[in-house]
Amino acid sequence: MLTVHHLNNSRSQRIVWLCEELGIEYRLVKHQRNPETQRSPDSLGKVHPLGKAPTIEHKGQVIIETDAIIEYICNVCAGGRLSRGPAAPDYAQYLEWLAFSEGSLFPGLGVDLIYAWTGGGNATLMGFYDVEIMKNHQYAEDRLQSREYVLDSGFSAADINLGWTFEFSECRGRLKTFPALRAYLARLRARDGYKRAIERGGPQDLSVFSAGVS
Ligand SMILES: N[C@@H](CCC(=O)N[C@@H](CS)C(=O)NCC(=O)O)C(=O)O
Repeated sequence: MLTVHHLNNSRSQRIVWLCEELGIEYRLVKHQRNPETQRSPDSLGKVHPLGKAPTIEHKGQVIIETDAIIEYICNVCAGGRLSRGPAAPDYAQYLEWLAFSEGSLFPGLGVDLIYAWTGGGNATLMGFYDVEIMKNHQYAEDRLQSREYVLDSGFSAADINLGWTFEFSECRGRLKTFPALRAYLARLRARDGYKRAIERGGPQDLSVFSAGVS
């Protein structure tokens, strides 16, 4: 049986969502952030030394890293559904968009949050990341201007990865100038799988990450 370790208000929401979209059986173990530091509790550190969410356990293995977990679950637990394999015409696009969330979009947003949490202080640093954040969001905005989902072949796990990142962007006030991304997020939230994930994983409140946003 697949075990999904889920931390409240975190990117492990994606894995709950993925499992719900796939309709696979899984055991859900919930962990709570320290409300002051937002760090994960010892219970997660006992599963993996990094104590990060998401973490999964399957057939005696403990696996971390969202992108790796997504590919593992789709291919090992669901016969490749919601992924795209090497034979698919949009395999390359799938891999790119799957990796884009954690590889390109999130790093700038993370710096943006830490900058706000620590009271700023280095305009050069934030100036650099502001450009990155805007450029990356514009790139996704252009892609989604004329598409329902990021791939022409339809909904995929890449949309799940992007969806949570754009929820984070939204709470950082970064979607205001991107109407196609706001409409995309609304489409994702309207999916039954997304709704079931909120029911099972618990409500998500990312407002704790909106420091410094007016
Ligand atoms: N690159 C990792 C990042 C994992 C990560 O930073 N997870 C956050 C939750 S959004 C976490 O566990 N934070 C709690 C902590 O670091 O103590 C991934 O994509 O899974």
